[in-house]
Amino acid sequence: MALTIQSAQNIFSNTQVPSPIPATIALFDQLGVDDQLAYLWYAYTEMGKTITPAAPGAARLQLAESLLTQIKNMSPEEQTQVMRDLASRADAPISRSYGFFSVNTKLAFWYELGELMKQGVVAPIPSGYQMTPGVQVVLDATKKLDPGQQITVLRNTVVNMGFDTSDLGPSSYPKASEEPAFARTAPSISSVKIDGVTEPAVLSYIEAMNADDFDKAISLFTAEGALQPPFQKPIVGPEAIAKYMREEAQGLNMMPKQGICEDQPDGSKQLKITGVVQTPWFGVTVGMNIAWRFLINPEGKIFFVAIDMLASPEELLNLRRV
Ligand code: EQ3
Repeated sequence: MALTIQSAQNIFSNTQVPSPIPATIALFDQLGVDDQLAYLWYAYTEMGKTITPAAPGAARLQLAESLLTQIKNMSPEEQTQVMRDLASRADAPISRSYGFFSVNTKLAFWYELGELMKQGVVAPIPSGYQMTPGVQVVLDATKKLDPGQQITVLRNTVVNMGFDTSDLGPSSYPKASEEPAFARTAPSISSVKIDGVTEPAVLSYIEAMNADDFDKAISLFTAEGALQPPFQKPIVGPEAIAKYMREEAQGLNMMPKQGICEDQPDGSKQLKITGVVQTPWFGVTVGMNIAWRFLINPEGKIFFVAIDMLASPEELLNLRRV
């Protein structure tokens, strides 16, 4: 029977536990624009008591420089309007430019705005703002998440801001492949051992990803292979996967711990592996509990891999189908 992406998406589905992350983001999405901005400021400053992102290098900030300078030179009311435009994805000049930024440039842009807010150069919250009960509800939901889940909520809200430029064609902004690379945080992981797993394609995949060797990682996929990032649709075909990896997978430390491998009658294999991933934004201070669900074809190539954020650390051991 031919492998299909649709059936691959369902492998090990009965071992999956719904993540609290989409529910928290749904609560955030229901807030009004000023409440969203206030929530982000409170959540970020609260989180900052225990963990803070690494400062983006000057090279990465340079890509956001012109927007940041424009904002610095605005009146507080204009600054607030820019942030409202970003949060409501309005078609306004800065919101449009932001829409062309890569994920990491969007994060660097907000990191720097956050610094300017701490210095009092940019107003964090619209003047006269009164917090509504809805904000507290989302803050309470956020407090219940572990740090890896909290930074995922923040990242997703930042990624979704700005005018949707996907239908506007190519921009003059640098492609992710031309952006500065993330410095890898030590210790960099080179040789991979996963309890219960010896599948060469999987071990080589993790090794290649831990070295940012995306060409090597892509060569392990079939021509119609797919990668499904957390809470997203599958990205299909080597070219699209390579583009995605260059933009979003740089500098990640992947530490798979254990897994299971099930041989199928057609010669393919289904594997579920759990472990921890660190992002260069937070280095070793935040570990994200995740699962990889691989479908390997009879020729030993990756037909499909889904990356799932786990609901809780207990889920790291939740490998068997019942
Ligand atoms: C200034 C402030 C506070 C207030 C203002 O009103 C609004 C905003 C937005 C503000 C600023 C917020 C800031 C600065 C937020 C910063 C957040 C950051 C830096 C978050 C970073 C998160 C990174 C994450 C969650 C990375 C996760 C990566 C994963 C799970 C990767 C998985 C992958 C694996 C394992 C693979 O095998 C394949 C590739 C793939 C990438 C999917």
